[in-house]
This record gives sequence, structure tokens and C-alpha cells, in this order.
Amino acid sequence: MSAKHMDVVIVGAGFSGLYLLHKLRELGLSSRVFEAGGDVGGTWYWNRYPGARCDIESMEYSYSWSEELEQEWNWSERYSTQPEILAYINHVADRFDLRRDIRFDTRVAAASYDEASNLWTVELDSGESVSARHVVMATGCLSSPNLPDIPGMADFEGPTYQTGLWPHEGVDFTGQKVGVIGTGSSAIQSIPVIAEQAAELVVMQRTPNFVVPAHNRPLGADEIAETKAGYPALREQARDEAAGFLGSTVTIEAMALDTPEAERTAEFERRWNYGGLRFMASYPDIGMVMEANDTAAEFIRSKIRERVDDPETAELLCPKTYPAGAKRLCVDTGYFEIYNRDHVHLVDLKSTPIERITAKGVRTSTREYAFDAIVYATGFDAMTGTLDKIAITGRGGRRLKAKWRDGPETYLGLMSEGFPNLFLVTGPQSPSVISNMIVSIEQHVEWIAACIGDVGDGWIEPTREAEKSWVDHTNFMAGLTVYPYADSWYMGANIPGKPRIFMAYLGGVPGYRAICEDSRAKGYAGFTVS
Ligand code: FAD
Ligand code: N01
Repeated sequence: MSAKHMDVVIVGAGFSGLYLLHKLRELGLSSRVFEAGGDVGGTWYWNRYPGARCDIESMEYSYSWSEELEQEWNWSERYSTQPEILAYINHVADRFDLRRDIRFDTRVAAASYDEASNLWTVELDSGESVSARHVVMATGCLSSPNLPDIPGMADFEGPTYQTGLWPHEGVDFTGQKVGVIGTGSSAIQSIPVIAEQAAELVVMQRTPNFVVPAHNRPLGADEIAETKAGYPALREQARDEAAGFLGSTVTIEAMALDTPEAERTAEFERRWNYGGLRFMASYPDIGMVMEANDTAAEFIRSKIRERVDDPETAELLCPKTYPAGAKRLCVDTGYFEIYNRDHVHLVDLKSTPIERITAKGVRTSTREYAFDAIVYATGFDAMTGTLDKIAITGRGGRRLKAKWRDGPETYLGLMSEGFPNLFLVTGPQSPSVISNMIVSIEQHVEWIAACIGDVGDGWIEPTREAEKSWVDHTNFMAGLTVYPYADSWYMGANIPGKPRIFMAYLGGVPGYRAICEDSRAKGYAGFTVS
């Protein structure tokens, strides 16, 4: 643990950093992981809010690179809880003896490239520094929790919580009046659980979300055995699906708008009853044409109206200002039904905005709500936020944050020109958050590890031309879809002053993989290697 120089510095010990460490060891390279948190897990270490679980089915939201691991681990539910995913990641760390090369409670503050030595110097928040030939940012897309800047936040006398920084010891809301600000995925998962404890729960909603049911349930021994028996083929199939999970490719050829309404509704109903994110992969035009999208949106709204007793509350919960799926679709367990309980209230912040946080609670334009505790379910500075916090300096003293002032610029989401040997796992302009992230993480880790092995003591960076055309291509692909029509975190819209640009690649997981593999097969086409 005391070495000052290594082949590779890895920042982050989530799914990405752990697999990369393992992979680099296989290549005989020395590497060290620096992790700001106290243990492994990344997302699943930090997001301990009640109700946290995955929205990709457990048997798919897991590593595929070790057959033994795949066979020995048993998931208990269709969608795993945060504690179970964290237990899995801990099991992986122990089983592959990863911890000995990880330094916890250590934040990387800066990384700078020296052209003369072709080395990176990585500065830690302890004041120490280490050097490495290569640096890999396995820092996560959703790892910088966002606290809004609401006047008076420091005045509140009770405890406050951000879902992405939940206390390890948990929180007991029994008998309390609780306010939750936000209605994204974190809120939608936590609200039904908090409501079970709280004496009164007030949900403060600025924008309602499109939500599909999880239909979560325990996994039976037979289906686990069946999946395990067919794992290699299932994993291969997932890698060939548009978003890296089974059922994410649109297979129906007819357009929604050309399909008779009764038939279309029956298809939506079938997907609704199956549950989960497959809902959006129905017709080819749903993600591309607003009018087609609205057929799916209206179906979801009809379900909200069925589930919520009070028509006024139901209308407030119906998203109407952006296309379905253009913000990350939420997957729920009992979310809407919670509004049928007498002790749960919805406040519409669009018509009655928050004016300030007070000593006792939250004051909107019409009244003050008194709370014992406030939960900020207010999301993340996604994709670029975590990288922006590290002072990354490349060739000629150029800062990555400055280069990305008008939006991230990468080639394939893997590297950025002017920053040799600096790799990004699931970086901006790769499928990342649009996909089953484990599939995308594995693909990136394998590409990066092979590249580092090939480059050795040399260097690699993208050409400016390749990078510019990739950024243009990414924007072009986004422009073909309805995604840019929502004020989403995908677009940077949730962070004041952040450039508005769609930050992920929408060309699909298999096509993207083929482009990466093609580049490598052609001796890293689009990159300069020395
Ligand atoms: P992370 O898990 O974010 O790990 C990055 C690590 O880097 C963190 O531990 C962080 O502390 C560390 N780090 C960052 N900066 C520094 C620094 N400067 N110095 C040191 N350490 C640093 N994806 C799916 O595909 N399916 C899901 O169902 C799903 N559910 C999710 C649920 C929640 C609540 C959230 C927030 C995200 C979810 N995601 C899901 C996305 C999830 O982030 C990824 O699936 C995956 O866990 C990311 O792994 P990672 O290792 O790339 O990043
Ligand atoms: O964050 P979000 P999240 N005043 O940004 C509101 C993954 N994830 O943590 O929409 C009032 O989606 C904001 O309102 P608006 C998944 O990829 C997955 O919930 O900006 N409200 C919004 O309602 C997900 O997409 C799971 O108008 C304010 C909410 O806060 C991503 O992480 C579970 C506000 C933020 O929603 C982020 O999800 C959890 C303000 N000043 C997370 N500022 C799974 O299910 C913000 N809001 C797998």
C-alpha cells in the first residue's frame, strides 16, 4: 500500500473500479484504487435510502465475467435491494482478494500529466501524491449528490437527509412529520417505505414522473436454476440488446401510429403486466416521434388515474410536459397507492413554489409546512459532476473542466483529446446511463484494460478530428429522438449553469461495442498511439 508509483491508478471502487482492478491484475500490471468512501460498492455504498433497489432485474444486474461467481451467488428477489447488491459487491471484493489494493477514505483531488516523463501525478486529499503511467476514472455517472440551493436551508432545526448520502445506521421516521423534496427514482422508491413509518408525509413535487410497475417478487429456486443453466447465452443476448438488458430491443416492426388503438393498448398492457423498463421498447416510433410517444404517455397517465383515488391528486401526478422515457423512467412498488393514505399529501411546487426553508420546515408561496425531518431526493450532478470536482490537467496545462465548459467532449466516451492515458469508464458520450450499466461497465473495462496492455509504457489519446465527429454523431443520434425535449439530468438541465447537451450515446449497446472493437482492430483508429 505504500508504493508511490504504479502502472495504473484507478479512482473509484464501485462495479467499474473493482472489475478493472481484477482485470489489470490478470495482465500482470500494478494498480491501486483510491476510493472516497469507507468501503467498496460505489452507488450501493452511498445510496442507502429506504427502498433503494435496482431497476434492471437482479440476474442481469450482476457481473458476467466469472462463471463461478455467477453460479455461486443467489439473488433473492427479481429486483434486488441495496443491502443485497452491496453484500454481493463485498462478496466479490473478498472472493477475488481485491481490498489489498484499495485505499478507502481517500479522495483523489487532482491528476496532472507531465509530457516529459509521460506520467500522471495523482494528488490525494491526504496531501500525498503518487505517480502512474495510466489513470482510469471509474468515478461513476451518478456519484455527486445534488443539494439544491434553496434560501434558508441552514435554518432548519431538524435533521435533513440527501438520498445519495444516506446515514449508514439508517433513519427511523416513526411518528414523525416528514417532508420529501423531489419525485425522481430515489423519491419514488423511498416514499412508500418512509410512509410506512411517518405519522405524516408531505411530498413536494416540482415535476411528476413517468412510472411503470416493478412487479417485484421473490425469485424461485427453479427460475434461478434455469437462468444459471442458460447464463452464457443470456449474457450474450443481453449484450446484443439495444440497452444491454433482455427485452430492450424493439422487435415489433409496425409503428405505434399505424397500429389500431385496441391492439396498441393491448401491447402496452402486456408490457405493463410484465413490469419494468421493457415497457418503452414497444414500437419503433415511441422514442422518436412525439405523437407516437404520447400514446405510451397517455397509457401511463391512464394507469395513474386508475391507481390514485382522488382525481385532483391523480392529475397532479400525471406527467404532461415532456415525453415518456425522456427522463429516466421510474420503476415503482406501491408508489401511487401511497397517495390514497390519509397521512400522505402531495404539494404541487409548480403552482405553489418553495420560497424558503425555515427553522420549522418549508414555506411555499401559500403556506408553511412544519416538519420533523426533510429528505432531499434531489438527484445528482450527473455524468460530468464528479470529474469536474477533480482538478484534471492534461497536455500544456489544459484543464478538462475548462475544455468541457460547453459540454463534454470525448471519443467514444473513453478518452478526451489532450489527456493521454486518462481513461473514463462509462464516460459521457457512451451508452452508460441509457443501458444496463453492468454490461456497459464490463465492455469499457475490458476495452480499457486491453488498451493499457497494448500501450504499455507509451501513450494513447484520441485525435481531435475523431473526437469532434464523435461528439457530432452523439448529438445527431440524440436529435433523432424525443430525449432532448425534457429538462432531464441527461441534458444537464437539473444543475443551474450546466451546458444543455445530451450526455449519453443513443446508438445502442451492440452498435457502440462494434465501433469500439473496430477501432481497436484497426490499431486504435481515431486515436494517436505512441
Ligand atoms: P459508482 O458506483 O458511482 O462508483 C464510483 C465510486 O467512485 C464511488 O464510490 C465514489 O465514492 C468514487 N469516487 C468518485 N470520485 C472520487 C474521487 N475524486 N476520489 C476517490 N473516489 C471517488 N444502473 C443500472 O444499470 N441499473 C440499476 O438498476 C441502477 N440503479 C441505480 C440506483 C441508484 C440509487 C443509483 C444512484 C444509480 C443506479 N444505477 C443503476 C447506476 C449505477 O450508478 C451503476 O449501475 C453502477 O453502480 C455504477 O458503478 P461505477 O463503479 O461505475 O460507479
Ligand atoms: O434524481 P432525479 P434521483 N426544488 O434527478 C427534484 C438513478 N436511480 O436521485 O424534475 C424542488 O431523477 C426534481 O424535480 P424536477 C436513475 O438513473 C435509479 O431520483 O427537476 N424539487 C426531481 O423530481 C435516476 O434517474 C434508481 O422538476 C427539486 C428530483 O428532485 C437517477 O439515479 C433509483 C429541486 C430529482 O430527481 C437520479 O435519480 C434511484 C428543487 N430545488 C436513482 N431540485 C432505480 O430505481 C431537484 N428537485 C434503479
